[in-house]
Amino acid sequence: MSHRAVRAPNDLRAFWMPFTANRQFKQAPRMFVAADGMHYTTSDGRKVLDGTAGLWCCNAGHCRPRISQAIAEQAAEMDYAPAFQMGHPKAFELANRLMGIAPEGMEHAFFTNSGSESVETALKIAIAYQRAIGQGARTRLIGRERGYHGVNFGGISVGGIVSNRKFFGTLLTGVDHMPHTHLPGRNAWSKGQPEHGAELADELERIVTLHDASTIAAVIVEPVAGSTGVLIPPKGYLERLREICTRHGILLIFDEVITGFGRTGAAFAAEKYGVLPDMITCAKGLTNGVIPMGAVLTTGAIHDAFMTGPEHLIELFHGYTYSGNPIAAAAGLATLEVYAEEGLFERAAKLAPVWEAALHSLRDCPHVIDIRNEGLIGAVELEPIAGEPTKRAFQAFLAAYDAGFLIRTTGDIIAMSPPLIISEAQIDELVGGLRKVLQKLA
Ligand code: PXG
Repeated sequence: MSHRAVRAPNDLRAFWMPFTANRQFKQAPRMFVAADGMHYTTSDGRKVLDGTAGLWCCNAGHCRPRISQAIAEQAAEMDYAPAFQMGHPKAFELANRLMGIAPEGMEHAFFTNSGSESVETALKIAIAYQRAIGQGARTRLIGRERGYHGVNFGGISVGGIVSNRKFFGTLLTGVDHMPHTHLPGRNAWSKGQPEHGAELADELERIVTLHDASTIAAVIVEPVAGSTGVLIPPKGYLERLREICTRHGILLIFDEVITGFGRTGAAFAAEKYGVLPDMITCAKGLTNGVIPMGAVLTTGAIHDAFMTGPEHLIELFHGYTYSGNPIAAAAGLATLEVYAEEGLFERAAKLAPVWEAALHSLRDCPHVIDIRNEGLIGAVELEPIAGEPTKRAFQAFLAAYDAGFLIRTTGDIIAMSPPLIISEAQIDELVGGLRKVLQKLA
């Protein structure tokens, strides 16, 4: 069946849409029916320039034949193999290839099906690792205000976005939060990493003093906070977090679900910033967003701590029916090949200054109170309409969609993260389009 056959579903009630204003959407649906390269096609036949790589995931652009073919071939050859106590070659090959681009020191990959599952997996491994090395009292998990670590209970517990937490009860116990790093008074209009705020990492020392290091298993942060509206780490901040964690025997987890796979101009933000965590969570760009898949990368030390005891026993009681799924693994392999052959991470690094200059040219637009960027990530923060937070940015989103380009908004912040194949002309088109939208906003 071609996509044309479902161009206009006649009843939108049954599908309860995720993170969506369902009633507003269903009154005026926005439907994509096809995609190619940098563009989506809408159900009414319009082309929309993708300024967000889907949801920060289609880093190589859309419908890349190499990836689609790998999926089709794998589906025909072997659709599924049991994930527990059985293997298939492509999952091993993908883990090996991942180690080829992961920061030096990462040695193993545990596969999941999403960023949220990668986070749960990393948090569980952290606590179990501490127990395995005789530090069983280390069960606390430290996150950060404004952090986004997916939507499962561990992730929202360490996360710091109030609407993602407040409806869902008491969450995990034994969790604490560091302050976020957004200092608009001192850092507004920073290009790349802001100058001020490295000392915010010292708040971890305060938390250690409160709970004692012997009770803390791990700290989890996004190197660049994405979902909350793009907060770039202040210079020296991540280095200081690393130093404090190491000194206290606390594992450092980088949640690279957004920053992984070239988004910052390096394979991972850990490489970009020269800070090695103990675990990296990733997903999204791992398969170019085409098939759900995530992974937790760990150091050899973490993995090896589990490899004790009788060899016929399971070492880690964790995993998913679809961990390392053959079709996802095939998609992942093809995706990594496309990234490597087209030099897309290097391309992102090369385009970053062009992106930065274009984005910051919006500084004089109405309502704009800050602009932030790193790699091919950008955010334009708007002054909220008094008494109606989020409305102005959402209006910008709708106007942009009507004008033929896709952006994301969170609160009153516009976030953009185009596929890494974007051309300089398309950067101008996107930013020029946004300029027109901002100029017309109420
Ligand atoms: N960690 C981070 C840092 C993320 O950004 C997740 C975990 C969860 O991934 P899954 O695959 O379970 O959704 C994410 C997801 C947005 C946006 O527009 C961001 C995400 C997802 C959807 C939209 O900011 N991040």
